[in-house]
Amino acid sequence: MNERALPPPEPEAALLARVRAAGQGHVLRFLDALDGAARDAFLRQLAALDWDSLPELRRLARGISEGGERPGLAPDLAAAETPACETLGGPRAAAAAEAGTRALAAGECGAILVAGGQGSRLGCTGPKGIVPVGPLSGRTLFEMLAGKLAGIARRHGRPVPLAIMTSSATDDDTRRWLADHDHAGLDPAEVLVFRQSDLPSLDDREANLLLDAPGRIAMAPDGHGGMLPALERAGGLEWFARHGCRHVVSFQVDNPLAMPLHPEFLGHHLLAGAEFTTQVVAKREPGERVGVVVRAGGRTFVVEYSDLPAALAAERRGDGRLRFHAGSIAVHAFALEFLARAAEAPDPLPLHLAHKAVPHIDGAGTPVAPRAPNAVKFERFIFDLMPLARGVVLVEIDAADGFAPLKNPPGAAADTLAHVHAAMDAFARRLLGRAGVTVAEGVAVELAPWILDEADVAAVCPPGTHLAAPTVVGERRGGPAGD
Ligand code: UD2
Repeated sequence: MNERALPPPEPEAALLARVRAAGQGHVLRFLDALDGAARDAFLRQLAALDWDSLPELRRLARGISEGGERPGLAPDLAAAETPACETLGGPRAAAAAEAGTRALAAGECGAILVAGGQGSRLGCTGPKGIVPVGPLSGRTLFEMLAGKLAGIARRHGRPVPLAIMTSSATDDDTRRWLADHDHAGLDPAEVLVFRQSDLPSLDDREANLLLDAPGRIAMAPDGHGGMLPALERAGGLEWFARHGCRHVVSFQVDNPLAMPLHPEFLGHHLLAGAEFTTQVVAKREPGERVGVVVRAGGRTFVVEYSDLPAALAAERRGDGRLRFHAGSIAVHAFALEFLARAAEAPDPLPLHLAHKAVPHIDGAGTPVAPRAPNAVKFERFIFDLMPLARGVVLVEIDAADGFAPLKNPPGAAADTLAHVHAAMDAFARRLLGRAGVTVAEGVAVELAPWILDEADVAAVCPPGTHLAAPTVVGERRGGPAGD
């Protein structure tokens, strides 16, 4: 039940009749009390809803409340295995790096940053991308990630077109932030901002729509799988093609160490002629909140952590590794042609249901902030495209080099800002060490985001350099071009 891009105008009476016929007349309870603008906005929201698919959403939501089977769950996992992986730095590293470098130099690779999530676990009020994460620089997640792409572009002499996916929760603030911050140093002509849709949340008793204000249905972003229809609607696939891209890599806004356009990673994708190549890290503990890539029934797919039964998640093989150890970090390379084909397929991505606490207003208009789950939310996941792809490749990377997600508020056991800082610091020290640069005891260091490896360090800090004071290595006003 996506919001339609351009709802056909419908007379008000017909619209209200449609709402009532769908058994949702309760959402009109406060309609007559709304003033002109609020009433218009509400009618627009109602008109934009895809009423035809509401019955299906309600059927699915009833299933969850009755303990029924949830769609989107993996099929029987008993016989599933972890597929073979390429490894960054492994036997085919040189050939892969060469192929990836060639594609980057030909300007064939673009990127999609998914930044539509609500950041509810972190307690974000605005987009996660504007949270400062640079331990010394205070650079935001957007600046860190854009800076990396700028580093790649500089090294290969070709810009990297970047599409940023926002949602109703993040769109206005993201666009404003980009405009106010010089597009994080990127050329605005190389940046496309597009917005995913929302889906309604349904109460878990009657599977009815909820109001979160007298004139507003409670909705939530439709998951990062919303990327596919949203990109198509926004003309994003053609936009990438016009920029010469033949492959695009999607990655998440919360991971400042992400290396989406790593040449060797791209090279494995290209050499295999794969349509979908994904980065994985070794999952070490059953409780780590990463999906796992598995192979069963002749298909390769991701099982989200919340869908993997605890007993299976904890199973270990003889060598001590988890049986399902290919942890997905949501860095996915796609052939652009594959995305175009998938976008044409009828309903390519299943719905996943989550039982959540959703704030709303009750029948009297009083706000309710439930502590326990009271509603069903619906999402689509982009990794569910994997079984549709001709050719899937997994590339294992060292988590220390490419995965430090910011998910949780201070004090949590994992994925807090303190953990992110520690991971960035360790990464910086490793690169500096490899480049022969030493750092005085207890002195903080940070890498400017366009410093991608030890060769970049060496270009700004000759071997033998000793850093005696806190330093952002490679820092230059105006970004990488100023180096
Ligand atoms: C995600 C993955 C998980 C693992 C982990 C690594 C899913 C379902 N799970 O878990 O397997 O890879 O990340 O960090 O992907 N987003 C949108 N629109 C939405 C919802 C999310 O753009 O409607 C973005 C969000 O801004 C973020 C990313 O998707 O960049 C991940 O969202 P999340 O934090 O809810 O996912 P998480 O940590 O449960």
